[in-house]
Amino acid sequence: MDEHIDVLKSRMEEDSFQRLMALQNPSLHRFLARYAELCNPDKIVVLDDSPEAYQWMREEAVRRGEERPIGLDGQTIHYDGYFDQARDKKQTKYLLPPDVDYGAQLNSTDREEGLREIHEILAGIMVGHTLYVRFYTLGPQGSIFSISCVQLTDSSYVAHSENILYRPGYEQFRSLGASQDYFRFVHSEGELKNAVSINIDKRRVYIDLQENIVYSTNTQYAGNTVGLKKLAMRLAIKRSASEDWLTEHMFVMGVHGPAGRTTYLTGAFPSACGKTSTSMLPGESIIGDDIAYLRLIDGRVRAVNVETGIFGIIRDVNEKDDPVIFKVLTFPGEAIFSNILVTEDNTPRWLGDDRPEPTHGHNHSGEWQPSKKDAAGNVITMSHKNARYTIPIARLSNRDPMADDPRGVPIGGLIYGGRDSDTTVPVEQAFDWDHGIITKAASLESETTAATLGQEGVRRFNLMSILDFLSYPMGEYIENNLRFGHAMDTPPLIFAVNYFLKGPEGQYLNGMLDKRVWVQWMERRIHGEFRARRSPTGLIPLYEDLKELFAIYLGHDYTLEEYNEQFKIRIPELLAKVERIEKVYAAEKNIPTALFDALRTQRERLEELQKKHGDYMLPESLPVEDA
Ligand code: SPV
Ligand code: MN
Repeated sequence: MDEHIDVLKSRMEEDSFQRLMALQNPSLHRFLARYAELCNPDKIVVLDDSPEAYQWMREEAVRRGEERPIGLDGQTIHYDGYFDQARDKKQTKYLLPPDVDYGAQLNSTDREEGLREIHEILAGIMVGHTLYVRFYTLGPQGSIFSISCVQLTDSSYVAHSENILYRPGYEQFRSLGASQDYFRFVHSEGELKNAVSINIDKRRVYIDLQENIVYSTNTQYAGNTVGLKKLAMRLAIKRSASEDWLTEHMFVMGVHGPAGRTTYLTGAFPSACGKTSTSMLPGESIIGDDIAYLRLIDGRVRAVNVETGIFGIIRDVNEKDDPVIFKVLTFPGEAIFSNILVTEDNTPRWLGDDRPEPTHGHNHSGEWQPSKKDAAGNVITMSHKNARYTIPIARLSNRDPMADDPRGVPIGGLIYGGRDSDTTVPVEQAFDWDHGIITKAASLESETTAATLGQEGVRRFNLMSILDFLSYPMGEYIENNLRFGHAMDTPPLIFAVNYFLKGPEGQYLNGMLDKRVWVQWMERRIHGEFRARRSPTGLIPLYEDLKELFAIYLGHDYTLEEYNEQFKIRIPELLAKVERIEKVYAAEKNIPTALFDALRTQRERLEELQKKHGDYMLPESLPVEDA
C-alpha cells in the first residue's frame, strides 16, 4: 500500500477511511495525507452527501460550541472574534512566481516565500481539533458550469455553513475518477478561546493559482474561511479567463414583466450595497445573490448561481423593506446567525430590526449594554454592522423554478451598482456593450462599508465590484469582458444603478424598494417597449414611464420634482469621475486603448453639454430616442 494510504488509515476510523477510498483519486488521497500529517488533527471525519451526514454536521457545530441554539427551532448563533468581523484584504494574497506581475491594485506575495510561511503556520495547527473533509460542487451538479471542490476544515461552523451554501459533491467526486480537476481548500481556525480564533496576527488567506489551492488560517469569518465562496471565486476567475467564460460577483434574478414574461438579470455590486436585497425583491424571483458563472451557449449568455444558500448582511432587515427574508428569519427553520445580539430570553436582535433597542444581551463583544465601548473608545453597536445570516435559498418564498437548471438561465441584462452619494443617476442604460463594460462596469466606484476591515464611507474604485477577488491583471480582465460581448450578435443590455444618491440635506433620494421600479424599467427596455432620453453618459428613463411603474409596483405617486432631483445630470461630478478613472488606469499596464477612447468621448459629450446648459441640467433638455 502507498505510504500516504497508510497515513490516512492510521488516522481515521474505518467508515471515514472507506468513504475516502471509494473515491479512487490518488491526488486527493495524497493531498489529504499531506495536510493530515502537517496539521495533525486528533481526528479526521470524511463526510458524504447523505442527509445523515448533513444532520451530523449541524449537531457537531453545537457540540463543539461554535454554534448555540437560539430563538426558534433550527436557528443557531455563531460568533467570530471581535477583530475577525470581515474579510481581511491586507492578509489575502496571491502567491506569485517572481516573474509574474499583477499590478498595484492586486495584493500578492512571492510564491515560494508565501508557501513556506503558510506551511509553517499550518504545522500542528489542528492538534486537539477534528478535521472535517467535505465535498461540494460549485454550480448545479452534472452541468458544464460545475466545478468539484474538496474542503478541509477544523471548523464545524465553516463545514455547517458550506452544507447550507453549496450543493453536495461527494457523488460528483466519484465520477471524477483520477482527475485532478478540482479546487482544494485548507482551513484552520487555529487556537480558540471561548470558541473564537485568537491568533489574529497569524490570520492569512493565501491563494495558490498554480495548484488551485487556497489556504486560510486563524480566522472564522466566512468571507475568509468558507472555501467555496470568495476563495473559490478567485480560483474560478482565473480559470474562466482561460476558457472564455466569466466568473462574476453577481446575483441572478428573474424579473416578472407583463403577460407572465420572466426576464433574467445579473447584477454586480460591492459588498453591502443592495445586491442581496435586489436579488430577493418581493414580486420577483431569486436564483442567487452573490456569485454567478456566465457562459455563451448557442449565441446567448446563460448564467448559474454557484451557490444554494445566502450569507447575507443582517442590518436594516425589517418587515417593510425586506419582507421576503424577514419572514424566513422570524420563522422556524435552519438559519445560522453570526455576530448579532441575543437577548436573555434567547431572541435574535439586529441593527434596524424596527424593534425597541434592548437594554442588554450577548454579542460578538461578550455581555453588552448600550453604553459599551471597546478598548479604543469606539461605541459597540448591539449587533455588528457586518452581522450575517446563513440560510438555504430554498427557504425563500420567491425562489425561481429554474434555480437548479444545469443549463443556467438566459440573461437579458447585466447591472452594475455602487454606493455613490452625489454623481450618477439611479438607473441608466449603457449605449452598447463596450460603452457599458468601460464606463459602467470598469468605471465602478463605491463608498466603503463594514464588509471589509478598514475605514467606512471612502470612495474607492472597484471595477465590476470584483476588485477584491480579481486573480489576474485588470487589463486582461477588461479585455475578456469586452470580447465576451463581441462573440454575440445581440449581447445583453448593460445597466448601472445607484441606490444611494443623497439630497442637499444628506437624505437618501430613493426608498428601499424603488429598485423594483428600476428592474422593471430594465425589463421593458430589454423587450424594446420603453423609449429613453439620451444623456451624455447613457440612456435614462422618461418621467411618464417611471410614473406608471411607481404606481403599478409601489402604489406611489411619483412626482416630476422627485424625478428631476434624482435624474438631473450632475456634470461637474461626472467629469471628476472620468478623471479619477483615467488616473487609475493610467497607472496600470496593458489597459485596452478602447477604454481610454471611451472615457475621452464620454468627457467630450459632458463638456459639450456643460457649455450649452451649465453644470446641472434637467432630463427634459435631453433628446428622446425610440425604443
Ligand atoms: C461580500 O462581502 O461580498 C460577501 C460576503 O458576499 S463575504 O463572504 O465576506 O465575501
Ligand atoms: Mn459578495
